[in-house]
Amino acid sequence: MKLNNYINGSWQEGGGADYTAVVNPANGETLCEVKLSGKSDVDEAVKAAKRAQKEWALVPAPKRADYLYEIGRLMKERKEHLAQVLTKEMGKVIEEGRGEVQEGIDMAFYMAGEGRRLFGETVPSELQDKFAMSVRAPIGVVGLITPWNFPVAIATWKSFPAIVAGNTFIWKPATETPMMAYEMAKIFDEVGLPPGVANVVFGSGGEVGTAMIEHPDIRVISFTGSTETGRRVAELGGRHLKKVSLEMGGKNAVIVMDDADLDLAVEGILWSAFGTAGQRCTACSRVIVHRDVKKELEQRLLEQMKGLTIGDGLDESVRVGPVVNAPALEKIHSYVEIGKQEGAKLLAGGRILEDDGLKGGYYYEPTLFTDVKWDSRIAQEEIFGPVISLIEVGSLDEAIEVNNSVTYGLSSSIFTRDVNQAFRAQRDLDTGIVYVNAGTTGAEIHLPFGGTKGTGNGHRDSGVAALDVFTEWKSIYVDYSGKLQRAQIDTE
Ligand code: UN1
Repeated sequence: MKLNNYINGSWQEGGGADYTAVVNPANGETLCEVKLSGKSDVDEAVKAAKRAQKEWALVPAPKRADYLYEIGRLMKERKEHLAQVLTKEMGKVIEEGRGEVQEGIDMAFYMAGEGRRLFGETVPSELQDKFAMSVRAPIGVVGLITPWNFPVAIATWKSFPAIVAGNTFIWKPATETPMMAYEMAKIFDEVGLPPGVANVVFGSGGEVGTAMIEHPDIRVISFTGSTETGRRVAELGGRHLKKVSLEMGGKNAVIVMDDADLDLAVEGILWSAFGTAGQRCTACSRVIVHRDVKKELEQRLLEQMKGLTIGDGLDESVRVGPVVNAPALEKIHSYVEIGKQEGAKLLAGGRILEDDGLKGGYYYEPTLFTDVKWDSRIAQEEIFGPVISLIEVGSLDEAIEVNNSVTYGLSSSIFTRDVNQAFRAQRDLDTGIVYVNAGTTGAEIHLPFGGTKGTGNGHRDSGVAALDVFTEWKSIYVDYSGKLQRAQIDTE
């Protein structure tokens, strides 16, 4: 099967295009082929999106929202099918695949609700007989570039606010995960979104992504992916004066204080470090542990890690699926080698797995390092795999300092029973998301998602905050005095 672009409400082959294989990371089997588009496909999609946007912006927002209710309903109806496709194309275990699809469903209904809100402000004017208000105005055609690790949820965080606010979009999904985008395009088609409102263009970042960023009619680029790529997106976008919203890497930590419920902390660490095989931007990759409970925590982690079954995510009993592809596997392994060279103590894991039943897939053994120095490379750089580094500290202040020492700032967590420590931590941890007595993953869609420092550039996905990316504020003054009143001048 060949996946083709969805442009202007129809499936388009384009002439003489190249295709690339989409591979199941659990066993190396080819699932389908996907088109590698070029600049002319982007141009065509933008033309359609620009044409459609004029009309779309005039559709009342509650009516635009009706399409989202329909999209949410279809996603709900197809939840199991979508989850299966998701697991096949990127490897996360089926339970998490279902969770991710649910995240998209929630986003559909939540953003549909925004169709009847999209709140602006009415404020008093300085002048008599004058009315002042602000409204959210659509921006135009927006470009969405999404990663393979959350192929549907992240796309919904961006596309749903974009369309409820009256924009039309061009979506470039990751080359590794076009099948979810194809499934979503089918849904957009079935609910009858007017042609040109939703457009999906498959292809590489270098070709399609660049053409999107450089296109004069795309006004916003919303990107989630690696920090290296994000920096290039911002540079190029800056040159073209684009509004660029970036969500990039993380180096998230769980802090375990000496008064923590250790069983709960272990559960939280395992779920957030080894769920999605560590391939979440929010994944726990450092554990900052109080020295008085370090030995005990190591022991309990080791014990529990033995129970992590590894394999094809479609098998319900599997807890850790494959990583996305061979380069990812090599990168993870090279960090483990770096960790050893840096003098960290490898307590468990550290191997590429090629046992029977795992052959052909890309599996990495859940890995635990201890005695890791806070400033070593494995404690500072994003690994994006199932590897945790334990760092010992002596106090809450030190734990916070170590947490904040990295260039990223997405998510952090603290396990403690002391309410004073919990509140100080939530104040001082320099991340966009903070958890108390839970791991670092599991953000809910109705809150802002994003991070400080090198994780982003000040914008947020999901929540009402996402609307700030996809709308312009328009301030409107209505003078009903019947005379020319001059602000700042006609004041008494
Ligand atoms: C990501 O890893 O890029 O908070 C997104 C979470 C999920 C989303 C993660 N709801 O872990």
